[in-house]
Amino acid sequence: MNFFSFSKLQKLSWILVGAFIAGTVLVIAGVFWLGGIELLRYLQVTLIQAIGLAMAVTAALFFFIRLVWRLHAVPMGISMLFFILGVAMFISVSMGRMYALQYPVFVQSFGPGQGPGLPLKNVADFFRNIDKFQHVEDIARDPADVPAPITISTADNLLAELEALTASGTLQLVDENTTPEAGGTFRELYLETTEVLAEIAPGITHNYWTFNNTVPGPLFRVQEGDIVEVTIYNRLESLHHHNVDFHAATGPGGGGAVSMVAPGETKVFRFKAMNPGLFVYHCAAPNMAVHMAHGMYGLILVEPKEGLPAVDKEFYVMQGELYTTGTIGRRGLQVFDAQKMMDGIPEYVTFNGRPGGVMGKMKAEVGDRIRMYVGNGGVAHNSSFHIVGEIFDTVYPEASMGGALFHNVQTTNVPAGGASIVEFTVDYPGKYVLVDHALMRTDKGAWGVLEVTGTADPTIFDGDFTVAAEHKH
Ligand SMILES: [Cu+2]
Repeated sequence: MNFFSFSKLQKLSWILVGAFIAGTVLVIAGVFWLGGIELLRYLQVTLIQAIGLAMAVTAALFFFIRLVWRLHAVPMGISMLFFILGVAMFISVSMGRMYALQYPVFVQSFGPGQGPGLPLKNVADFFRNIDKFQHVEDIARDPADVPAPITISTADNLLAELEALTASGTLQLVDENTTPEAGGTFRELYLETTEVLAEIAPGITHNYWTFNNTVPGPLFRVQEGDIVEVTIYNRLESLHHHNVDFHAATGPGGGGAVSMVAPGETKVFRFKAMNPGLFVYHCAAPNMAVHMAHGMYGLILVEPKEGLPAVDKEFYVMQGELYTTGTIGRRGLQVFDAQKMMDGIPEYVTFNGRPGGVMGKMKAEVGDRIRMYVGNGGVAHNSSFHIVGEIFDTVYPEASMGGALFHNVQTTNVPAGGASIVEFTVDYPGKYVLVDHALMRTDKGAWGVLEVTGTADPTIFDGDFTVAAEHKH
């Protein structure tokens, strides 16, 4: 027993306490050195938990070491070593392959590109540069921010427009053979890829990646036959490469193959909008799903040449999923969780980027005809889009144009990476709730309200609203 001295154990127990104190100070100082007070604030919840766990482990080890010392019992010391070794073996083997330099450490994928794990270097860069990130006050795209129609397929309007043009002398007859596409216009779209900090909900901050600082990105409106020129600029403070894939484009990667931009870089490419419809655009930089799950998606409407029928109000709603390390509601900075994305279990499901993203921004009057451009950035789940208390009298199924329309639909499918267009007239005042009818997703944030004001018509709907209010619990 010369190699083992019980008196050393007492010393060891104090060294342990010292190590805990030094470790705590070092971690807090390290976080402060990396990102200052701001990062400390973001990581507050995690730090409190980590320090708590370290305290408990230190106290438990202190207790066991002291017990071994007091009782002079070597077998107890050995059993403690066994316990530590056993737990270490269990954790390291059961979690599969380990990647030392990525986050999360244990994630394996078999996709065509790189896996969804974030290289540790990027995570470190993120924390080191946290003070340089833009803060976006509200990440949610305004659902009422829809560009004006290019053409409206109402005979009266067209006639009035023609008369006005003739009267002003601007209407000129053009030989159709001299233009590449009759009525086609050259349209310039500008996309800026950004990596920003914004709140999912009060006190819950996320590192969103966006097009033009909102989720979804802007709704673009072009016309069948137009030449679309896309300029994409990746902001200098970005940590990742980005690009854009337009589902409305025909060509390699929908533009993805020619639009990859490093931080600070700009690229330009053109495509012809050959097919009418409502199309998703998204970042397709590897890992594609990771970029989309950070918020990099939006819609482009390619109006048919004859235009769409006139409506009174148009809205833009896009469903998405957020995969955060912290479970729903956990405060502080929430970083992306690749494993949850692989499993398809988002912590948040959103309409326009965050819970409440479209709230208070969709208003109409009784009698208004409404059209909604509904998209789905996914990445995992199709949306069963439904408006409580409304019936879509017209649906462009999967946003298809030129084919048969659906009529009198209750719930329409909006596939991940797809869209739908719904039309209806609001006949009765009240609050109409937009949902993904996989209803537990409303609890994860996927809902919004269309507020309709005007006169109530009892021949359409009648009842005693006060009874329902009293029975609320
Ligand atoms: Cu990207």
